[in-house]
Amino acid sequence: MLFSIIVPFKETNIKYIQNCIESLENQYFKEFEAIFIYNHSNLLEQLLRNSPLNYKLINVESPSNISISRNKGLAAAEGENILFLDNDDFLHPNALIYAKKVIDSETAEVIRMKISKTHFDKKTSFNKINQAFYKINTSEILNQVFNDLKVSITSEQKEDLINELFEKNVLNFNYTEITKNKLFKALTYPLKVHGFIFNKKFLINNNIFFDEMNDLYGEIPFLIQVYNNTVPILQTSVNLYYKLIHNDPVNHPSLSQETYTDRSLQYCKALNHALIHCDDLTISKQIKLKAIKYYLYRIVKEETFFESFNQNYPLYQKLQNIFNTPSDDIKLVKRHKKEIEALKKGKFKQAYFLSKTRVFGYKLFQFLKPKQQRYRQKKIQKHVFTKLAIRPNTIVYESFLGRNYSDSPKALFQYLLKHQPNKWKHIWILNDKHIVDEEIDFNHKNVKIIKRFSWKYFYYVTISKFFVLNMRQPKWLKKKDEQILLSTWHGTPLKRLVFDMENVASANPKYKLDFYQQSRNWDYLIAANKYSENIFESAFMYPKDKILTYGYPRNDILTNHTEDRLEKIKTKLKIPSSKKVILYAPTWRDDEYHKVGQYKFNLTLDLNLLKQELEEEYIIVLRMHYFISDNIDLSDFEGFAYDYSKYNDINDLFIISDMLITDYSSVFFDFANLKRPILFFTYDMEKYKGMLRGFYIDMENDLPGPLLYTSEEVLNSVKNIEQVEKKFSLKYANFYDTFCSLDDGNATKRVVKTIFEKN
Ligand code: C2G
Repeated sequence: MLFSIIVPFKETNIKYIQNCIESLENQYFKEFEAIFIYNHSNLLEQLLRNSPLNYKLINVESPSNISISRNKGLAAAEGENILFLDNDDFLHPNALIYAKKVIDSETAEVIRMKISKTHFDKKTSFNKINQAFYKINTSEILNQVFNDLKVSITSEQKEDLINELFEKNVLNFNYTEITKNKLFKALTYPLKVHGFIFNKKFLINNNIFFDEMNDLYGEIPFLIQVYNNTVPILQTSVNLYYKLIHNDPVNHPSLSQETYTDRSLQYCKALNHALIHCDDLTISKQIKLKAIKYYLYRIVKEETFFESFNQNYPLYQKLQNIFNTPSDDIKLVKRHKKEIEALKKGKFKQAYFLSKTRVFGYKLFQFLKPKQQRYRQKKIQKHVFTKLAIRPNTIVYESFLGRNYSDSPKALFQYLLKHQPNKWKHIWILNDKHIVDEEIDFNHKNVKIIKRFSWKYFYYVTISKFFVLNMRQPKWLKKKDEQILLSTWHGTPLKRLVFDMENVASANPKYKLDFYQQSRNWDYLIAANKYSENIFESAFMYPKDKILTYGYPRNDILTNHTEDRLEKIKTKLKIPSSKKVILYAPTWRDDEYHKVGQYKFNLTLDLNLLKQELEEEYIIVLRMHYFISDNIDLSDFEGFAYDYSKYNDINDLFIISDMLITDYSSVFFDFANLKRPILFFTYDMEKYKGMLRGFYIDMENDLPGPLLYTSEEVLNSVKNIEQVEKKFSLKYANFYDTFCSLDDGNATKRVVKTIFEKN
């Protein structure tokens, strides 16, 4: 047996271990044993019982001390080479065969599989990576080649073939030799043991084990001993090891995401311990540099650091030892040198004072920098505005991050303005105040407009009793206990949200943690129906007793509007009243973006075709999602297609539309209040359902309209809209009952009663 793969297992990672096991089962090269170190887990035992893997299970009492687990694994290993694999990570199917090839070609004792970080599950990660020396679909391609040649081949033969191709150097492998002065720069994760392959004799001969006294960083002295005893290390040129970055640190934190109060101390202890075993001056220098940087940039930034000098004492002692260990020369800039020198000489109080002064100076410099307006605002908000008294009758509103005057914040505002005109002072956050030039509500003396992130914004969001918003507030915004934050959210969920999402494909991989922290500051959350209430509980981890399942204030107008209003909107939007109106309102795609917050949209709907066939009877209004930054050129479709993506309030567009075409946008839940036909143009359903988010409802069976995949199908449905309506009448009625029955035109009133009349 060539390899022993050591996998320490923790029950909290059961969610991920399947990927890990599967990636071992899928190895092309089979000469290995897998050693799992665990603490009686029925789930793991069950998973392995059904697995063809050659495995060992070793029981330990304290699976959280990963150093003990790894040492047990080492003791049980029978292979010539030891690979460390973490239970939430996975390997490329060619990882072992590739490694074997490198081992065979050299006499090196230590090999490193290059590591790729990923936020995605195994399937998605492999789909995204084309960099490995051959792709995940190589096997399929080979099948195809053999099919074309009319040659039949079993899967064993195929594996042999792949191995043969390696043997004969037809498929190439490559690696970099990492010498001792490059260790910390060139290795991926130089102080983490996962992805390393060690010759077992080498470890035994040099007596290298994990430090069981340090359960967080016991691998650091281990690795430094390795480096001290053998260089170069051969690192594969392609990524073979996939390190999963947990996207849900709230429910499934990784070891590095867990909070330990003594993390810094443990880290410094490990570096100190490592230096004791290191007689190489070049390597010592690199370790010392790590410690210096860690102190200068990490430790001093921790909130607890400046709380008291005494609690840092043990840390300073370790650092003093580290800095006094002999090594190659280290050059530091003057201001850092003073701090480090003081520490070296044991003048801890002086070092502490110098560090404090440096950090204070840095903060002051940031504060005064002309470009750092936001930093100044945050500090002033935290230290000055929060000290001011709350104004009990002031309400701040924000819809779609200040882009619009719309949605439930608008409905609540209009209601209060009408029914209690003198009681409240209303502050609207609007990025462009001209969007409300024609709105008479804004002529009222108690209504004020402010810009998002202006000084007034920081002032009003801190001193107002109420803040009503339909998305999230910034995560760094301080909220006072007496304030009431009312989240109206902005739609009945269709696409899976936050904690119900497996992969986070959008631009911000910290989405789950951010969302969790932000929503803890919401005092109430409105749900349009029972279905949304249940989803908010699981997807936002939001407590049910704070959810107001009252129907959507924004949808009152869909029940209450008049015929006169409809005509007025058409005139305002310059839409001929002789024509019927189709509204096309698609959503955004998490994986199609230019940068954070700026998403792309390719218009797949064939406007030429629709224009040709429909223009006598219809016009089409295009309404892109507010995240879409691409502009659509409609110059060829004048008189037929209108772009109202930037229009304030989608409710006006709903009211004038005879039918809606959407995809996975929540707009149809609202539009259904009008009981008008809805078509679903879901040309990329497979991708959306699979890789992106998945849905909460059964798209094939529960929608109030047909799923259409081509522009021709859309055209056909529009032409036969009465038949479509008939066909879907029962489904529409059921759908209406489930999602719209609370929207009776009085949702706003209910919310006002609970929040503004009681608090
Ligand atoms: N919207 C719009 N125009 C579109 C799409 C959406 O004005 N073309 C507005 C609607 O008010 C809609 C809301 O944005 O209800 C949310 O849009 P979705 O497409 O559903 O997408 P998203 O912003 O991801 O929100 O629970 C709802 C979900 O959070 C979805």
